[in-house]
Amino acid sequence: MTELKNDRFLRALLKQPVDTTPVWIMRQAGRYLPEYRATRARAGSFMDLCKNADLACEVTLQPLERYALDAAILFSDILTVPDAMGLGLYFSEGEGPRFTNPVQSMADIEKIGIPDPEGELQYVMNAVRTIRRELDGRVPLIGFTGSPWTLATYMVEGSSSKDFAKVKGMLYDNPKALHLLLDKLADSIILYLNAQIAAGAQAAMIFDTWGGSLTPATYREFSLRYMQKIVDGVTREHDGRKVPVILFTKGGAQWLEPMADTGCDALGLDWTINISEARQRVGDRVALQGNMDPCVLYASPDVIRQHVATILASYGQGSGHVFNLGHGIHQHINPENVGVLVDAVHELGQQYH
Ligand code: 1CP
Repeated sequence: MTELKNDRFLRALLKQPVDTTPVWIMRQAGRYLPEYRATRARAGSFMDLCKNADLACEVTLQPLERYALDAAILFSDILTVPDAMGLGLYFSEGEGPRFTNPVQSMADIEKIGIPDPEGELQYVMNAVRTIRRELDGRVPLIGFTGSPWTLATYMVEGSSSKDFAKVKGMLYDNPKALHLLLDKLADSIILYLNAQIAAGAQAAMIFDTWGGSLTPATYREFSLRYMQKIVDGVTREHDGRKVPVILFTKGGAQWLEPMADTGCDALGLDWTINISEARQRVGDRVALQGNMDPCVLYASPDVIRQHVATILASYGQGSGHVFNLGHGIHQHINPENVGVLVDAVHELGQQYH
């Protein structure tokens, strides 16, 4: 395999010394970039884009052509796994993701099988292989998955949701059914992530976007427990290098200690906590990724630089910080502001290493 020319991102996740703080942006390949919108139009639909390895590779690399980012992230979606389970994923314009066959009962859940990552999901592995070849060692490639709980919210609701009425109804009224679904998802995800790693993903991130909707007790029982199963089952070393695992629960700042106890390598932080406080609480156990409010990117370059400086200073001296937003970049951001952020992190980050 090709030597990595820039391994700052992997080194920071493992708390090894770096020359400056690495940075990437959640949803860095996306609708705020005109070149993304052009490729997506050529592909036809969002899923056609995900299923075409050459086009998925093209959009993965687009942000790297513009900005000095320290990592690439596979262009795909968390909902590929439920789609491969037979739920029939489609994206209706302006409405987000939808499933033709949502899961409503124990009988529905019993019928669900574990997808073969080199079968129904082979298009994802083909994208990983193509991207690794085209990256040619420039920066590492991040593979990812949704958390079992987050995937279950879409599978039971049938779409995005504001109050999670159906899935939480199942949680309280039929926990056995929900546990069976979460367990099948965890088993599927372990195979899926391990296949991504075998295909060339060099780090793995678990997006628990909706974990923050749970109570402290139900978070542990229905979200964290299944992320623990994944951390225990995922390949942690490949091709002579550690494969760091990042857990991100949006709205999960109150659970950083139990998240760190899973044995993952890093925690993603949203913007609702000071990164200095997060660092104090987790100590040396994990690295931290985050955590600028995505809305700062609506401000002027000077303000963006100030916020970058504040977050870098808040983390303080030493390795173990990967700069990122606290959640995905919005579609109406001016792309030039992303360049301001990335350059500010590299320039102002040096003094902390
Ligand atoms: O019209 C379009 O072009 C679709 C917009 C879009 C994009 C760019 C969707 C639909 N997915 C993606 C790509 C995507 N999704 C990536 C690509 C890599 C990158 O970061 O550059 C990743 C990592 C995801 C992960 C994802 N999909 C998450 C977890 C991360 C997060 O943002 O919280 C979630 C919740 C989804 C579901 C999903 N897919 C798409 C949309 C619009 C949504 C969110 C729907 C909702 O709010 O419920």
